[in-house]
Amino acid sequence: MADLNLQEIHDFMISIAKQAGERIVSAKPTTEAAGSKKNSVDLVTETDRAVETLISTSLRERYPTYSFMGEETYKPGNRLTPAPTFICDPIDGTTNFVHRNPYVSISLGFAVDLEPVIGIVYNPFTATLYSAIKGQGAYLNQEQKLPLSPSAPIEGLSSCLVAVEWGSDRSGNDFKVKSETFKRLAATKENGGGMVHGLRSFGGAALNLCGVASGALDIYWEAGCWAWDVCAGWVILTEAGGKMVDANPGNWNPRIDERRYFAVRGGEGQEEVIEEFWSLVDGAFEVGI
Ligand code: LIP
Repeated sequence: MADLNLQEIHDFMISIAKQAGERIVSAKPTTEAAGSKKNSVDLVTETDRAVETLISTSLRERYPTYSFMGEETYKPGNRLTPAPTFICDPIDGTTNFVHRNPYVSISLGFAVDLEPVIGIVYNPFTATLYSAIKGQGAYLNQEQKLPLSPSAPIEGLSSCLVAVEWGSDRSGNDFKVKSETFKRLAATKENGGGMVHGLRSFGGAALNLCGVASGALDIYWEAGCWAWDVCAGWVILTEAGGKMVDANPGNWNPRIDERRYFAVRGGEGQEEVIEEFWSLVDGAFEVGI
């Protein structure tokens, strides 16, 4: 990795994300124009595909020897390798995009040796840019360091604002693990629950991770999403002092493509709150690499 100019790659990724953002903002999504993939809630639009083409074409022209993995061109069985790889979700929050809800971002990450090293998450509707290079800190709009204020100690799960996502799987074991765990997180301590301050489902993994990085959320927990949803936000999270572990209890070192993610903001009490949360997970997710 020593021979890679991460700063130059980061700057180029930002310029591409901003171009992609112009395309997204000028597009006119309609529910009629949307297609779906796995089921009727796994939406995709023509804009998702066009923006991925724009991003991958630019990256391949500039960095022909690096690999590219994107949501819209992924084929089952494509494995992430240790080679330098751009990992891209052209529109993270497609359902929001279709419904004209502005919680939408371009999630553009770069991984080397299976480790996320550059993260760019750009919301073109609010012109909000989160970015990070491994070892160099995380920033909002390239000027404010994350987290936005010093991280207060985490005083247990009952002090936390928690982001979760329903995702697009709506039946089976993993749907049950999610919905039962949501109930446990919300329930009172007397009933064996976590009594969290609140549960939020905003609809975009990348911005959720940036929310944890900036301190607006304490925790984000999800299974079923993909490497392109989390690679970019992962660097931003960890550079801001946050930690990423497995959504299933026990694994402190998940892979980027693990498909089960649990992010906790920086601050004293981080490991304790991870253990506390894991003790409330009702079952185990089957989804994985
Ligand atoms: C979305 C993720 C979200 C998940 C959704 C979907 P998309 O990505 O960001 O966390 O719950 O099911 O995978 O499809 O909008 O790029």
